[in-house]
Amino acid sequence: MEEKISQIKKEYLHKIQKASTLEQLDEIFIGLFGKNGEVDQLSRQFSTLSKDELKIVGPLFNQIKQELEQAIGNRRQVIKEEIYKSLENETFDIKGNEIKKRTGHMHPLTAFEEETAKIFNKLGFVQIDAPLIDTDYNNFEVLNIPENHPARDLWDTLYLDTTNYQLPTTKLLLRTHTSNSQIRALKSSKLPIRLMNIGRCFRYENLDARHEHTFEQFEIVYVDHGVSMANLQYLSEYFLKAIFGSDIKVRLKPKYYPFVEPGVGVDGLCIFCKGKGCKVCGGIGWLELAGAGMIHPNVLKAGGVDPNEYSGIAWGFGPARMAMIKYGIEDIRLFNSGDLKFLERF
Ligand code: FA5
Repeated sequence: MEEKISQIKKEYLHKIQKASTLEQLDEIFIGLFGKNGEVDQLSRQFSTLSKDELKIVGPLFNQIKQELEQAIGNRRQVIKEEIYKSLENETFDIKGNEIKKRTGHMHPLTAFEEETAKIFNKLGFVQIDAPLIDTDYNNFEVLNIPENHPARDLWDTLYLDTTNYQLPTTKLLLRTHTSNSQIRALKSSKLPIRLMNIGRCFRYENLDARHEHTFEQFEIVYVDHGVSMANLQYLSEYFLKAIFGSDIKVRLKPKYYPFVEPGVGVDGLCIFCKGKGCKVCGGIGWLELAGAGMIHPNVLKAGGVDPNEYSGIAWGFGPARMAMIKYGIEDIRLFNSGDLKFLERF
């Protein structure tokens, strides 16, 4: 037995010295101390030894076990130091493996709205806020659209069910247009007024390439002595030329909105066919780009403005629809799709 132990010691010390990788050392360790390894097998034979033999073999066995364990530990340290040294001199060429930098940019619609706001800001218009959840009164009634009036059908409205919220019985809705800013503009500001509001609107729509249920509108309210349709024509031309270039021709055509009188649709000569008629303009040669009009006397009165002394313009449009024309975007739903391929076009 003593001989066998000494032989194992000799054989394994040699293997340990020859080992050049940590993996080889792990294998040696398992061969010695693992289940069914040399140590395991030897200790199983102890039961066959006499007490006297055990007195000699036992300490020798423990001493050699310790020596081999120590030898493995020392060799592991040497190999590790060799690895660290070799790493110190190692270089790694990262050229060609560089991580591609991805720089974000403003969403095209936000950029377009900022551009719009800047244009009107130059003319003295200042931004105001108006709530996205509003009363039926501010969104319709005060705008000369009483309950049960057929004009309500112009807006597919999303009403809120407030029965479980102990709210006043006033009907609440998601605003259908930024025109709910009109009453706030009239009530909150000293005359003359030059205010603008940009923000989300909501409608119960059948969705298609030109209709979203959630979309943005932009609206201005301009009230002063002697404001007239001439100002409206000028503002329309000034804005559309700033957006589409000085070539664009603008016309006003009669259009019904209950809160303006007269009301107009603001058309631009189709930038795709230059008036000849094409698929985009439906063969008409003109594209409707905004809705506007002289603020109705009833609305002025509701806002505490004397219609005999003052007159005003309300003028509004959908930035997404206009940006579609400017940038040649085929489907309005792309704006909120989160599609990077689309966003990278800008
Ligand atoms: C209005 O909402 C009026 N408040 C505009 C106005 C303001 C008239 C001031 C007079 C004076 P209309 O429903 O036409 O009008 O909507 C105006 C614009 O909002 C449309 O021309 C279009 O650009 C945009 N719009 C309307 N519905 C949608 C929709 N479902 N998806 C995307 N854009 C829409």
